[in-house]
Amino acid sequence: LDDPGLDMTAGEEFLQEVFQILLEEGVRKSTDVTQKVCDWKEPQELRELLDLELRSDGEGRERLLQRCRDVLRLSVHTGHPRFFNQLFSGLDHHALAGRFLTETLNTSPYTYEVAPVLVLMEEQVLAKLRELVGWSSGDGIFAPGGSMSNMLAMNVARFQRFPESRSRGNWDLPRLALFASQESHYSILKGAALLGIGTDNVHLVRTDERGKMIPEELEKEIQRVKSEGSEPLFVCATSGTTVLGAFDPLDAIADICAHHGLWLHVDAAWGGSALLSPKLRHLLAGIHRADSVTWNPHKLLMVGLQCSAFLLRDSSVGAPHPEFLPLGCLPRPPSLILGVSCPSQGLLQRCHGVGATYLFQRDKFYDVSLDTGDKSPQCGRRADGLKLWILWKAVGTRGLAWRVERAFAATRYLLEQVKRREGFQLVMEPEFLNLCFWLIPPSLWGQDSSPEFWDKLGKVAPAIKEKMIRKGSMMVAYQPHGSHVNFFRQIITNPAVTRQDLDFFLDEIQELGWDL
Ligand code: ABU
Repeated sequence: LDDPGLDMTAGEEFLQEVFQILLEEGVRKSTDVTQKVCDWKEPQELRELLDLELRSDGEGRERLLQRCRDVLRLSVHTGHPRFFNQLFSGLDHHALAGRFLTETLNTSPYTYEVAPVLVLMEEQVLAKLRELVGWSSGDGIFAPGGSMSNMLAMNVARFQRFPESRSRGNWDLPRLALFASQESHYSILKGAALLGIGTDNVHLVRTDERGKMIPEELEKEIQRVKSEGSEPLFVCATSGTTVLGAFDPLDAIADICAHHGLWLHVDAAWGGSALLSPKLRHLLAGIHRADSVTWNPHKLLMVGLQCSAFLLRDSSVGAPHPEFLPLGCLPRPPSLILGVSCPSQGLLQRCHGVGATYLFQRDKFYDVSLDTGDKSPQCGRRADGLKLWILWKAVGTRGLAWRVERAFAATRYLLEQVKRREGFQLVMEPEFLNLCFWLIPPSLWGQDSSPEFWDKLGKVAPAIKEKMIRKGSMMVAYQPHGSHVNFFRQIITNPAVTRQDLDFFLDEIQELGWDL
């Protein structure tokens, strides 16, 4: 114990080498268009290559450095200009620097005491996102992904209407009813299960042919479930659905919510970044009327996984929950017991806060309203605001808007090409960045619309996808959707993508699928 149990010099030397590998393999090669997007291996082959077993003795430096290279080499290169598989892609160097900083700091932004810089950055970034939504006040917290942000919305909505549910649970609540469109994210169903509301109580509202919630159908559903004795609570509108990229009509939905006194949450995980563009923010007209919003900058803004903001319009203050009594707080603010003041709290804190005495002491020497961690159901939490803050500093609001508009322009270019090319058929005109289409190989021409045609067409996208992954040339998502058989959903978020990449994308689909 007289000497440190870590060899700092060797550790630093190791890191220097890892940084070189990161730059070479993780940044340069993985974004180089001449390299493969992925190096497909069957799972058993990959297990053996990675030599996964954990043994009694450690390994030497060279072996470990090789392992680091292997991790990068054998993983999918999501920063590659031909990775179009998810709603996130690309590699932003400033945001990556933010991720390095966050990892190096290794702290949780639950208290100002252990994360002063990160707490203030989170506060700033959340305020900026709220401003873009159209709110001059409110609250928010970063959550581990859009699903969790949506679930926070559901929980806060229930707490706001039934504050006693926090301690008493659901057992004496009316049968609650939640509403979301048929195209909404699956996290609404998961959240209903997780919160004990029940998936049977999620009412999926019909959408139009473009995937937008039909407000009249929402009204009808609300009336129907009321007549059956349920209590409508929460409506989730979607700004940018996962597959079609549809934007629900927020103003009309907000009118209905206002009329029935329902919580309006907007899941703008995907489409929220359109708010940055003066040309595109009309897609979310009415979002300022929401009670809460989910917005994932890790998608379109290329911040890096994960960065999901849960934003709240409410700025009311109220008494802390009685669970704060151990802190000397009475349920009537502000109280002063044993010289410890317990100020009123915002809705988010009242809903989730428990005031663990080992973290959120009220007698600290600084402004404890900066100990924001108790607003979250999490304890340890990643500091996801820093990477967005540093990216925003690097390119400014205008630079972020430019990225969104460039992605939109790239999608329009691809759309025109799809329309021009023989054998390609659009599923529908895209409203946003989700370009959905089929490749119809010549073998299926002239057989349109027979059940056999659709059956065969549904097998084309998976076959092409398998070929592209085995070859490593690119990655793009496909899925069946509603009554449609499998089709490609192409997403461009990466500003490194050029016209040549887009031409290649269509050439490659054609090349891989023409003979099917
Ligand atoms: N939150 C849904 C994202 C899935 C996708 O990237 O397609």
